[in-house]
Amino acid sequence: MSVITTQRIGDILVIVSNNPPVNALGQAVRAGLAEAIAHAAGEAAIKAVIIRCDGRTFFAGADITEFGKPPVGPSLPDLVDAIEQCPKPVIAAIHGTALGGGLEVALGCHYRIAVGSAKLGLPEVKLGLLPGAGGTQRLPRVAGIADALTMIVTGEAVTASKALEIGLLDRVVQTGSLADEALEFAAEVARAAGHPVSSLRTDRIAEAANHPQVFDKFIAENARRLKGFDAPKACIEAVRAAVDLPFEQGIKRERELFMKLVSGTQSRAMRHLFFAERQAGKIDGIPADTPLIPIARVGILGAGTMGGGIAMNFLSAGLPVTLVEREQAALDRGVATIRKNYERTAARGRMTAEQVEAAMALLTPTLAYEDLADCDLVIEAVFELMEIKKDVFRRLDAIVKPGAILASNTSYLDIDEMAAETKRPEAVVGLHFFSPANIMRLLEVVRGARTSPSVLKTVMALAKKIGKIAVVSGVCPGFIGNRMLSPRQREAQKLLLEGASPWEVDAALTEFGFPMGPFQMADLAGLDLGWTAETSSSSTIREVLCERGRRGQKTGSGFYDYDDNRRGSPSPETEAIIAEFAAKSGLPQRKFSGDEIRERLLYPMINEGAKILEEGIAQRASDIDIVWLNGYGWPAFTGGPMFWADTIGLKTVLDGLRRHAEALGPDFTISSLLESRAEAGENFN
Ligand code: 3H9
Repeated sequence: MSVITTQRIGDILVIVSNNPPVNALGQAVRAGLAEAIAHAAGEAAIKAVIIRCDGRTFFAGADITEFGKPPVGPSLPDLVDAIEQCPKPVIAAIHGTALGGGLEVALGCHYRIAVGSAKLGLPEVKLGLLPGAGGTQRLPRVAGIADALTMIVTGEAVTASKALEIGLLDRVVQTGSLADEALEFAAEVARAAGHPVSSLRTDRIAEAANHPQVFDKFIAENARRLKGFDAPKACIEAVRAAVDLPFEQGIKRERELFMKLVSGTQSRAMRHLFFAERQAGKIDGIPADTPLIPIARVGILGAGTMGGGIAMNFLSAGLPVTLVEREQAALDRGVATIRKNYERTAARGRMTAEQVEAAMALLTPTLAYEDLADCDLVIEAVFELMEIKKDVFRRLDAIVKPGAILASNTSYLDIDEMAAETKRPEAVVGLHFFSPANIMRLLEVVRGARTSPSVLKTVMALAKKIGKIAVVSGVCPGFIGNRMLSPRQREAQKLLLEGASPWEVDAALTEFGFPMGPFQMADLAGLDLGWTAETSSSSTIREVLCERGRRGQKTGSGFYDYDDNRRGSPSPETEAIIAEFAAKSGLPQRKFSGDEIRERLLYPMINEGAKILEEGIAQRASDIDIVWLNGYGWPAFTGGPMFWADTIGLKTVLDGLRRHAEALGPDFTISSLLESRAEAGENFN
């Protein structure tokens, strides 16, 4: 069946797209739409046209899989022009998400109506692109500069009610069917004398033409978001062209900027991440008909920062949580923190007071382990020590009902050892949340040797429900993320002893695009994690810093000195401490360039990633990219560590590792997978 069908209802032509799953505007869809519009234009008896979609959504954008392939017409910009130039009024009837090219099609239409639940947006920037089918020129003309800039540069969609408010929609259909309402609307406008043409409008951009500083203000306010990324800057430039240039020239500018982005590395990297994110949810070796375990109540052991953060995920998704602590005071503190976090969100307008109360009402705090009995999933977030974990698993196994899932939030330890303490190793899984657990999107799902397919499939589905990106990892110390962090930390420490300063090491990574470097991160987390004055033996730089009261940002000093606004500056005291350790090490002291620091820190990570792949710990290279992007701040515009390695060439990485072999030390071994792929001129992805 054709993806585009048409139906005549009286003097109205209804064009319907049916291209599952998201009605992407692939070639067949574009051709069908162009043909139907041409027919409507030439047929005197047709007085108005409706474009709508079947399935779960209006057009969700251009077909991303077509990028990088030879273009086959009609092009999307030509299609949008043809719709706009149709002498009959064309109405977009929107449900689901009108995104990217989808919204650009709607902007080419003379009118737009939508159901109340619809969302409209131009998310191209998230793919390292800008709207390339007129969106940067038409949206400002329809919705005004301020809202258009925000939508295009952030890529965030707006709700139907917001779209109505800013003039992007003409009507929101509150009751009744969209198809019927569209027909009624079409009959109304068919009788009107003229119809709004987005490209001809100037009313919404006139003000910005007189106040060009709106762009500078926007750039100043969004500096952090823009850093390192090419696309947002190009988006701003294109919208500026909508104000400065006539429509035809503005479109030309948009095209030039789009072509440059679409053929660049950043967009390739970000498109890779789009598909990588979706791929991560797919688990190898699990039959499609594997049943899900119903999860009606979640139990959490430990009401500390981690346990409380984990609990919030489920409460926010409407799932009841039983929260267990050993002492009343700790339990009260945990519950109070959860409430405080929700109230802060409400104060920022991102939650209503009713929603706060609804979430809190789902929480059952208790001191009784036995209260976990009827939970369908229990996650332990107790102290990170194997003996304690084992004890917890034995107790949970005895209490929690049969069939329930038992999970550990360990970030490092062996899930199989914990599972072995139970009579249901198939029900045991790792759920490694990242701190702050209510905010960070990453969830490492650790598949034990005996974890059942049902358990795995259930936790992956649950992760989606609570808004996490889940990546499956096999069992090994540190799983995917922390295992790759280890060599980076090791090299960062060694560099200090060889003459690099913490500020140089951090700067090498922030220049690369990380939000912070290893020493800034350590200061933020607190240098005294796991440190005690009693056991401190002045044997590492970190210990000495702690002994001197330099325990990180919270104490006003750590590796760095901090001012009242927690802005760090290089510390002479830290330099002196490092110099002492360096002298003791006997290592020759020298200067390091940013490039050399990056090679020393990042290449060993790629090597570890290759080992993780080789051992089957990660299912695919792109899963590793997703972990590092969402858990550790790896810059998105490089596509993640493994994609980045592919971009610079695996041979470059291999040669770099060989060049640094002496500094990396005798224990460092090169992954055979990296070696063979590099020698064969192959990639990871
Ligand atoms: C653009 O429009 C450029 C123009 O300005 C200029 C052109 C000249 N293409 O996310 P889901 C697949 S750029 C191809 O799991 P959900 C996706 O890979 C585009 N495929 O569903 C997945 O495949 P699989 C601007 C696409 O319900 C399946 O559909 N638009 C596309 O969670 C289901 O996806 C965007 O950036 C696509 N455009 O979310 C919007 N979109 O099942 C991108 C999806 O094999 N899309 N697929 O893994 C989205 O944000 C979400 O998919 C959406 C649905 C919200 C629509």
